[in-house]
Amino acid sequence: MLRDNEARKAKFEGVWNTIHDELLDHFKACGMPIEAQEWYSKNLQYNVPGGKLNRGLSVVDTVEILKCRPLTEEEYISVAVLGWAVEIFQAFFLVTDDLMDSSITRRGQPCYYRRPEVGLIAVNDAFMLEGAIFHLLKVHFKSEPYYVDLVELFHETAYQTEIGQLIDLITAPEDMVDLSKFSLEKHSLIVIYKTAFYSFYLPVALAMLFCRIPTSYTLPGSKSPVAPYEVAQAILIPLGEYFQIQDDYLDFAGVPAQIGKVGTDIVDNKCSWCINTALSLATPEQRKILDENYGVKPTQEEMETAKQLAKGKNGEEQGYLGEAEKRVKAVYEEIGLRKIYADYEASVYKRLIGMIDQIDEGAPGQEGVLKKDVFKSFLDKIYQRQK
Ligand code: DMA
Ligand code: MG
Ligand code: MG
Ligand code: MG
Repeated sequence: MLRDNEARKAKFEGVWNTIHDELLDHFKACGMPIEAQEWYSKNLQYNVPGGKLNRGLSVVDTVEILKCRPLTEEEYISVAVLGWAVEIFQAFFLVTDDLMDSSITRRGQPCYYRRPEVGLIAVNDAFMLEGAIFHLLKVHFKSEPYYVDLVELFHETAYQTEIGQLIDLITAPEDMVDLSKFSLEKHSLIVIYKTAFYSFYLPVALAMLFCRIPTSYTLPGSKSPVAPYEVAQAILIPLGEYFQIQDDYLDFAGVPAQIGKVGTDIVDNKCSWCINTALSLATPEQRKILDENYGVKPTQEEMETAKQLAKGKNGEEQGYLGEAEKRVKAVYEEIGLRKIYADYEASVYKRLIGMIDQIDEGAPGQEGVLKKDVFKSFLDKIYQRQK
């Protein structure tokens, strides 16, 4: 299974070079000087390919499930272009997100804007990544009947993601801790808009368009018409919310060696599921501790200790906690966050399975209709994940 996944990823990665070269060739054809060509190439290579590629790969996976057969080489390339367009979309948002969040590292390297030669040019480079999506769509899909739907879907999803970024940025500003702005309802809204639409609905909806799934169909033997894009969204949005709640929970309870990073949400004043759940249940005494310690950076002395510890292990991150962060985590434990999370996970899983099981798949092997496996495979991949 692992081998299989690695092979799938390697095949998808193999298409990136073609896409990169295609974008560069067009750029050269516009008469751009060599230093601009090198700049654009670096923008693409630094920001697009280095992630987990889950979103891009899920376009390919979904098309294979919907078509009920392996893809031809030609189909594979087209679908991979859509998958890479999702990855470019994500890169466009991450470049600006890191600037606005004053982040330091991304995917194990310095954030793009922090490269000395880049700085605020990152803003224009992010716009160019966005432009690359629509250029690719035009080159590869202009003559398809669903071309406008693809373009609209990317525009709409970008707008949703921007709305999500706005409410995220004004709810949890880096330098101003005000827990009264937080709530579980706002958390849900932020997560749905800034993550779920682009990470979960976008890849599946692209795959559905590619497979010519119509906006409405009625299966033989059934009286009621199905609106498949609405059905997909009704499942994928709560699925995306669940995914982000897992991410928030692992930031608190995950094992650094397993999740590959040290949680920073408490220190960074993030509007995370953990703090919102704790706030909703805290006694006045616990609330006071949260107000006084959430979003509080470690002291100079604590930073020195962390640095000393890190030296011992090749500078690897140690997960050293400052006192303020320890106090917040102690309140999370008192409140029983681990149990609350386990209960939430069990109930959301049940609810999603229930929705998925209601999908009418038509006859076995029937093309052009929704399949349960599209959603089951997503759910199986994330259920009870530890990293
Ligand atoms: C990133 O959100 C958001 C988008 C739309 C890419 P974030 O700042 O909460 O996440 P990260 O911790 O990855 O910067
Ligand atoms: Mg960020
Ligand atoms: Mg952000
Ligand atoms: Mg996180």
